[in-house]
Amino acid sequence: AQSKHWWKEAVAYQIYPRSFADSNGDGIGDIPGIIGRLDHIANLGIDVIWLSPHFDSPNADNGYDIRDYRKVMKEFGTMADFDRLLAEIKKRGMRLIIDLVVNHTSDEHEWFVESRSSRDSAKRDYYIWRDGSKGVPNNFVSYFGGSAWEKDDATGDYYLHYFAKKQPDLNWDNEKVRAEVYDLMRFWLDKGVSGFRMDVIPFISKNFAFPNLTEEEMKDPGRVYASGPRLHDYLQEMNREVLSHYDCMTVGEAAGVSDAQTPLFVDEARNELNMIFNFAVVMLDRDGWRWKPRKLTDMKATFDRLDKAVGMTGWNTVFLGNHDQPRTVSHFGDPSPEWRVLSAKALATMMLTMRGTPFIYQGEEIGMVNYPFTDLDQFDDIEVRGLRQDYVETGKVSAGDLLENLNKVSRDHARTPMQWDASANAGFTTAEKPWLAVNPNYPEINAEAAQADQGSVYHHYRKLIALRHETPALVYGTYEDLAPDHDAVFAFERKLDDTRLVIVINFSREPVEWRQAEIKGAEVIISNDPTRDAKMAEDTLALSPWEAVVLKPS
Ligand code: TEU
Ligand code: CA
Repeated sequence: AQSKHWWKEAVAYQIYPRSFADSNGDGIGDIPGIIGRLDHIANLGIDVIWLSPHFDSPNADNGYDIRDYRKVMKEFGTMADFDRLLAEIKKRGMRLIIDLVVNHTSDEHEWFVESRSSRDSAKRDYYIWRDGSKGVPNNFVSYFGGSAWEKDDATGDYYLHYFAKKQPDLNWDNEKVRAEVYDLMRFWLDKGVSGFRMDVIPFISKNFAFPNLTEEEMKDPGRVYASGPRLHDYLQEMNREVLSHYDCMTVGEAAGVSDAQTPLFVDEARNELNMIFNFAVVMLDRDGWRWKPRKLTDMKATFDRLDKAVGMTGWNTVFLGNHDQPRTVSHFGDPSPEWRVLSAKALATMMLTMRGTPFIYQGEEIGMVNYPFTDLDQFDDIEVRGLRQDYVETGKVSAGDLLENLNKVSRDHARTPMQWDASANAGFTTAEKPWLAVNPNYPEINAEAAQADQGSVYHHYRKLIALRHETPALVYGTYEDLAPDHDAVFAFERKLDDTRLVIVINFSREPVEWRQAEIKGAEVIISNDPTRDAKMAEDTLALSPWEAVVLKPS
């Protein structure tokens, strides 16, 4: 049987601090702001909060470029604020995991400042340098545009950066680097955090031969970046040195990881990580930065593959959004006023009844939607700046074409401020101008309105989380797709010992019938259609548009 762990039973909630709540009116979210809003999260039934980076940073990539791992970003507050946040989270019976960003640092980190200063600096080998006289080392590309190699003025040598120039990659083959990382992990664990979300962790090991990417590999360089030769040695060492000494949870951001590689990270016997975020589902409608339509059957097949990939000896996450993705209801549901609430509830039903630890992204629980961008200048994201440089400024793509696609895929959709109430700037800030504009729909879509309305998306999440907590089959039960080929209905079964649950979701604006002999007489545990009867009289379920039901056959 499967092993039991608190992190398998938990429901997690991601906070992007910059956009959550501003306490001091500078237009930027901060830690005291989070503390003031913790009841919103606790009342939902959340067990674990994942906090996106809160460390000292020059913010080239909103904190994913860390200058000092032991200091709090000044915009967010102080270490005393952090300690208070942790205490307040624990007081409410929740835990906190933080973001471990150790594939790279900021170029303003003291290690890099020293490393770049001269070829014989004591920290030269903390990063990855190549002789400048030999030209660009290879054709690796950066996620934020251009080459992944930057020629540095001080010595004329190149350093590697998979992300921005201001995010130089650390050299994990240097054991001093690894010791530094393990040390900073202990620093935060000793403070009482309960683990880490690990940023692009599969990229830490490099193939130092640096062969060029083939044309095929160029389409998805992450696959190559995630295949370094010593990756799993390092993760096992990290586990041995640090993680195994604490009661903590780990979730690796698994960019570039294939199904076949998944068990290498999460199989219990290997002692590496507890779970990973696999992007296969959220990227189904993407072709690089271009949006393309996705089929429900492909989504179902992907969920199924991921479940099989972790098997019974590994563990998965279930997520539809995060700070790098468009808003969940815009991405997977129907954000039009008519269907927004229903489809958001349908997605919640799916997420919270699947196998794997669910991660809810801030704002998802009130059904926040994408921002209606009308001009490229409205974006803040460094990724957008890179795309403009690579495609628009070179004349390869028109500004209108990029804008149209970004309106579907941009990371900034998720980063607009959390909508708390109907007051100015959605109650996010008292400043006239928040760091990124608030979605104009806030008078209607906001947390205060959602809390006051028992029929809201928020209360549906709350009920589903409670259901998950009281139903072991929803955590430890097996997962089976009942109709992989159906193009409008997602129906699956969760089964543990004698308990069996059938979840049926209509992914369309049309009514549709679902027929299954076993559901005759079944108890309707939860539905997003308030007119649904409590018991199934027949073996046929007439689903209304976007209806989602959880059934318990007798
Ligand atoms: O993301 C890494 C990643 O692989 C992608 O999801 C990435 O965001 C890419 O640009 C897709 O659009 C992580 C963080 O989640 C992201 O916010 C950081 O920008 C990045 O690492 C660098 O630290
Ligand atoms: Ca602030």
